[in-house]
Parts: sequence; structure tokens; C-alpha cells
Amino acid sequence: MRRGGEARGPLTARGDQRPTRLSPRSRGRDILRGVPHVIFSGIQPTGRKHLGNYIGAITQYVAGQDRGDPAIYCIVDLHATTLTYDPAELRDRVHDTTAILLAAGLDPERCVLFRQGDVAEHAELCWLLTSVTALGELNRMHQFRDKSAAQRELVSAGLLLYPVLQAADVLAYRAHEVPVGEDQREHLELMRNIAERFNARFGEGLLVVPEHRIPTVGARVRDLQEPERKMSTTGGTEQGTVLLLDEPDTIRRKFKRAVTDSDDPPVLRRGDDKAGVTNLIEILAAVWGAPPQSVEAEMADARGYGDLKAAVGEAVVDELAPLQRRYREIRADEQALEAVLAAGAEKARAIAAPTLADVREAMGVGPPRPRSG
Ligand code: AQP
Repeated sequence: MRRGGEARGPLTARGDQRPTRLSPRSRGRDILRGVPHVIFSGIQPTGRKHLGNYIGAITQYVAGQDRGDPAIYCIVDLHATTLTYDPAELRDRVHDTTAILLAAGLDPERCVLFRQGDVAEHAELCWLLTSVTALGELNRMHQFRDKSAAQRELVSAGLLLYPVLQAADVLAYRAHEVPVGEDQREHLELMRNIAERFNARFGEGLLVVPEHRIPTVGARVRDLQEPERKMSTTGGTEQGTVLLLDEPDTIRRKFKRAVTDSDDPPVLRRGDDKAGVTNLIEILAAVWGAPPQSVEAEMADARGYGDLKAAVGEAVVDELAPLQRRYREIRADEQALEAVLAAGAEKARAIAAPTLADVREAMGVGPPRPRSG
């Protein structure tokens, strides 16, 4: 159910979304200065990628391939070890995520796609950056507080240091732009503080202070059953989380049962007190590539929330069909997936190693760098 006049096509083909922080000026500045515009983002390895990941991040990755110079995307297996996990499954989950990203439209010829654990510079830079990271800042991070409270056994130091490793991921590539969903805003602010503090202490301009790129629509896709919470891999409800690999009928059913509100007659508009309806309208807007206002206008003649739920369910099924088909084609060939990751890691290392050499030199770590000439 895609609308002719207003729809600008499916998410994957839509291209750019306007960011909340990154101004067109900053891209222009880079071009004027002749500095390549580097994009970097990381994603957790899991086979349970959901619609929030897709709308908030993955579609931005695909669009970024043609703007980034280069666009670098990393599957963060080191981050995955910070919560209880099964070592026997981790590599499978990396393969799942690699296949999902490729199926969504990432092209290893047009971006750098690799596994974090293959590039040792991330872990080394993380350690070096801890010297300019305040313990108090890490303790205040919402994600740390929520996830440490949910841990039944060990709360690992890795969970606390997670945002420092995330900072190292981005800063190692001197990235200018980091496409993420709204939930990562706080970590991005911390990352900027770390970069600024590092530069102030060890040398101005050594690290690039990155800007986040958060989509204007779909930055925080909400759980369909508990719309006051974000859709989430670990914290959401089963029925309220639409997985990218869910069967079409499962997707339709999840939307059909989505929680809305008891307004009588139904009001098909966004509003602060209408989290469920707002979420459905924003998902439809993101999938249509249209502003939420035009979705509201389209829905003006709807008989009730049932029509809205059916429209979103159908639009999401259509949007995900090509991704699911392609995923089934490529997931089984793990050798091919490993080859993509290995080639990506080689390119990534070539970018990260010179940054690490500069950082070590500035911090006085290791032997002095031989003088050239
Ligand atoms: N609900 C969401 N709406 C929009 N964007 C979202 N993202 C996550 N949830 C939403 C964005 O997806 C990117 C990749 O996230 P991730 O898989 O690496 O892990 P995460 O951020 O921790 O998100 P999850 O999958 O929901 O895991 P939980 O909640 O279990 O931690 C990120 O850019 C994120 O902003």
C-alpha cells in the first residue's frame, strides 16, 4: 500500500534523510577543505535485528554508501561480549548480521564492512582513551544503568567501558559523521567529549570530533505493545518487536495487535499522549519516505485504528520482502561472508593504523616514530 503522489519510494531506495545535528554546512566545509567525508557506524551481531535498527540505522547506512568517503560499517563482536553471551554462537550471529546488512543493500565495493574483532586497533585505542574518560561520565550513561540493573550475574567492567570502545571505533577512522538512532545520542555526546579532551591534552586536531546523524522520522521506533519504550533486542516485548526476518503473517499479526489508545471516535493523529498511534504513523512515514503529516492526511478517511494497523503491516511486509529473499540466498555461504569481512578488515586496518601511530606518538607510548628525511 504505497501511495503514488506522495511516496518517495521504499526506505532502501530513498537515499538521504535529513539529520538532526549534521548540518549541510559541515559536509560543505569538508568539501571546501578537500577533506574526505568519513562516515562510521557500528551494529551489534545478532540474528534478531528489528524494525527499529532498520529504520533508525540500516537504511541510513545504505544511503551513506554514496556520500561517505569512505562509509565504514562495523559489526561489533567485542561489544557483544559485555553482556552474558554464548561463545559458540557469536560467530553465527556475526554471519547473520553480515547477511542482513548485505541483503539490505550494503555493497562491499562501495563501503567498508568488517568485524570489529578483526582490527586490533579498536581495543588498543579504547585503552588509550580511558586516560581522558571520566569514571563519573561512564557511571551516568543510561544504557549502563539500565543494562547493569538487568544483569543477574556479573556486571562486567566491559559494560561500563562500552562507550569508550564505541568512541575508539569511531575515532580510529577520524570519522565526521555517525549515523545512529536516538538511543545513541548520549554515547555520541560522550564520544565528542573524549575527542575534545584528548585533543586538548595531547594535540589539537589529532582526533576528529564526530557529529551524529539521527533521522528526523523513525529515530526512535517504539515497541508495539509498550509504546512508551523503544523497540529493542533485549528490552522489548516479543509481540511488540518486529524482526526483519519475521514471516509476513507474523509481521501483519504484530501490527494488528499493536497497542493504540481508547479515543472514541479514534483520532488518527500524532500526539504526546498518543504514543502507540504516533509510532504507527511514523513507521508508515519512514517506510513510505513521506512526512508524517501526509500519512495523517492519507488516513483522514480511515474507519479506525484497524485501517492504520493494516496499512502499516502491509507496507512493512512489502518493504522487507526483498531483504528477506536476498538474506535467504546469501546466509548459507559462510565462506563468502567471511571473505567479505576479511577484505573489509584489511581496508579498515589501513585507515585505523595511521591514527593509532599518531595517538601513540602523541601520548609517548612505545618507541619514538622514526623521523622522516
Ligand atoms: N528502536 C529503535 N529505533 C531507532 N533506532 C534504533 N536503534 C536501536 N533501536 C532503535 C539503532 O540501531 C543501531 C544498531 O543498534 P544495535 O543493534 O547495535 O544495538 P542497540 O543500539 O543496543 O539496539 P537494540 O538492538 O535495540 O538493542 P538493545 O535495546 O537490546 O540494547 C543503533 O544505531 C541504534 O541507535
